[in-house]
Amino acid sequence: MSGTSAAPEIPQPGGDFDLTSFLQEQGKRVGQALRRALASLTPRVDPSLVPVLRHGLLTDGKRVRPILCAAAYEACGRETGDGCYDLAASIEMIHAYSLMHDDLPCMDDAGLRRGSPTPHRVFGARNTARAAAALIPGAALQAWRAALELGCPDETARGLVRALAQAAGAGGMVGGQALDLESEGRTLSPDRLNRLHALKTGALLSAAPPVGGAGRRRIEALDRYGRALGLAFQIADDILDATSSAERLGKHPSDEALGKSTYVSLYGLEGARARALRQVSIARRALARGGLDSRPMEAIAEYVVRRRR
Ligand code: GRG
Repeated sequence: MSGTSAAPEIPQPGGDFDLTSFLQEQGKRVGQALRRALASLTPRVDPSLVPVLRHGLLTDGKRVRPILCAAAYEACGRETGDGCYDLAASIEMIHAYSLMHDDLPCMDDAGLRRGSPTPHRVFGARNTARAAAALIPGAALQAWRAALELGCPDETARGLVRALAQAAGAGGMVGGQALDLESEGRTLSPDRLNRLHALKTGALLSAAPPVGGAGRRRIEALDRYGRALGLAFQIADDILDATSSAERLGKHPSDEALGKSTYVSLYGLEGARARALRQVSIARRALARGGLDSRPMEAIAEYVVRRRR
């Protein structure tokens, strides 16, 4: 289905917020933090794995998760210095490992990711599996150290590591991946598709705003915002997968080629688009109800459904 239909129209964000410059500037800060994280991981890994880690971590991604974490941190009234981006980088480290493993020959066997050959096509599957595995404990240490650097008490720092591990683990992303592997070639019910994505993509994405947040009422609102955004992001992913080329998306193969059920196969393009927009409204309402007046977070909610890759 790739490249056969026009991408659905998504409304432009209102107001004078410059989302493009915001994402570029935030992407730079996240990139700097990822380079710092790689430097601190380097002495603890086999030297042959360092180029693999550099490829997996630093190849140009959208950085949605860490940007969300930093935006939530700022929305809670705090100054975003390096420590905040170091904390946000821990989430991107988990995301990077998951993509490296997901693309392996024994999983999706993908050759293209972020417009570049996947790490295993460059460095081999064994080295990619090992380097990605090093990112899992690496991310936990990164989150713990960054939280202490930010002046959090040790209990809060450990709570952040727990939140990251819960989002990444068997009750989150890894559990969602297991459901996805079981579901290949089968038509899923809407409930099962929602559950799969709430875990596989939603858990990590929706953990990012609360990890950056502070204060019970705000964290509850950030949690609601994150859940709605995670779902909107995944529906938009399915729409893009069905309507864009591998060149534009910078990844291959498509969901259809892998025999996966998607929101588009379940609801059609227009139905999927309406559902994505509904989640964006829910996310924006959650911000308003939590007293979080954050133009960047509103704009990111619009961006996840408006993006072209
Ligand atoms: C073996 C059961 C088992 C688990 C291993 C591989 C794995 C853990 C989990 C896979 C999780 C995964 C790959 C989820 C996909 C999430 C997703 C939509 C990725 C694309 O995210 P973007 O668009 O990518 O943010 P960029 O490139 O911009 O960072």
